Amino acid sequence: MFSPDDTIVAIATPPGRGGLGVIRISGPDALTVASAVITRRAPLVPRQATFTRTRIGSGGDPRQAADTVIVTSFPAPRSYTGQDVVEVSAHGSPVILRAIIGAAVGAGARLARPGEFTLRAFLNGKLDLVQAEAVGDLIAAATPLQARVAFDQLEGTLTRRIATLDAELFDLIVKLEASLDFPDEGYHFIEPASIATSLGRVAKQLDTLLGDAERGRMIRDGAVVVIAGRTNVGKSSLFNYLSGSDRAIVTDVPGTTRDLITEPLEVEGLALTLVDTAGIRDALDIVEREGVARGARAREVADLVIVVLDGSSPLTQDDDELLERTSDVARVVVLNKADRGVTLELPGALAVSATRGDGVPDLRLRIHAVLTGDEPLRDTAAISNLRHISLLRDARTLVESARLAAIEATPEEFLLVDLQAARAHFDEIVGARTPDDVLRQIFERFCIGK
Ligand SMILES: Nc1nc2c(ncn2[C@@H]2O[C@H](COP(=O)(O)OP(=O)(O)OP(=O)(O)O)[C@@H](O)[C@H]2O)c(=O)[nH]1
Ligand SMILES: [Mg+2]
Repeated sequence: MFSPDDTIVAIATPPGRGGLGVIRISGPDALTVASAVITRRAPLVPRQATFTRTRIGSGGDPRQAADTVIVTSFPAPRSYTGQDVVEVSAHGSPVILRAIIGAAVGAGARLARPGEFTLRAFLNGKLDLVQAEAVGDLIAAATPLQARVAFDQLEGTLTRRIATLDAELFDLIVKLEASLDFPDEGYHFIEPASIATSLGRVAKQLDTLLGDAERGRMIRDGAVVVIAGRTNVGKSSLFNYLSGSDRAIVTDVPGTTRDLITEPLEVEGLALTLVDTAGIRDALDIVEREGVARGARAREVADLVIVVLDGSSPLTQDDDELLERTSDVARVVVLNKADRGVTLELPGALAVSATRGDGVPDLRLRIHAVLTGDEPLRDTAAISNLRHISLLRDARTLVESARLAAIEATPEEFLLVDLQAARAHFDEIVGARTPDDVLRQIFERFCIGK
């Protein structure tokens, strides 16, 4: 699947109509393929936009998909993929774009698979794996903060931090291996104590990186926030108010909501998925029972539960049970219908009115605070991707094990095994030694044309 030897073509702009539509061609025959779809005969000047026309036709009609286009060539290796690349900007008409693609395929190009341009950039050393993943994240970003974190990774922030740690391990490995060349006992080129100090430093830096990871993951992937409560307390009203929509049906009939309803939401730069659930009670019928069960499952996967109570009436048994069941998860308790006067007393609970919006700004701040641990969101979480997080955790364990071995002056061979394994984890993050199936998974998540 990773053969980079043929020439690929795809539409690089989103599907649908637009002012412009860009087609990207990459591979050894990119220039030949491009010249088959345009009227210009003279060679393209590298990196210079050239105005020309399409030359596409079938059945002897050369004007079948006529358009004026701007063509730019990027000869290897100074291109996105590192291969010869030609970009054709046409008007953003699906008919024209499809015709150009068809003509390019007729001239020998193959349709690109998802992420294949970025994959080629990676295989040609234009980007490391962290940066290739960052391209995907940047394109997918839904909030400015997500875009910022992705761009930092594209610029190489994480790569550089890993390279520093890797260099430190490499240095130790060289000294340990040199010691091994001496048959008699003892460390010859470096004292066990200074190895332990060195490794302690590496472990501490890994801790700092990993300390940011949960926050980074939340920024990248968003958090799931589930609204729960008994029937008729105003969950759907709150859902609609927070999401600025009227997605959820609101009535005074208890048991109105019977399924999960989700809306994307942004709170202080944090991307959330807000979930409304069916009200908790002894369900009247099979549909409602299923709705309540789905609500319970949603609570289990939530990063945060908003427990909604009716602040204008006494707690019921359903309220008590829900408070009990959510006592050990991240939650915010809300006393709704505050416009009717709050009679409930519950320490730490926030009074709001879902119909009038009173207290909702405070609720948003509280949601943010609980999710991010009250820490202000600095915009430089170096690490945000689960794949990176789990590899770094494993590397941290290996470094620690080598550090303990050094303290006990264990023979060099044992330390070497751990340190080499730790470096292999670093390599896998940046893609120097990443199994093909992992690469496949990463690039398949991209859209076609990227
Ligand atoms: N006065 C007042 N009424 C509210 C408030 N929030 C919701 N209500 C009313 O309470 C009733 C129930 O609201 P919903 O949002 O449908 O309640 P729910 O918790 O989603 O109910 P189910 O889906 O049946 O579980 C509706 O008549 C709302 O207009 C509020 O803040 N103040
Ligand atoms: Mg509802």
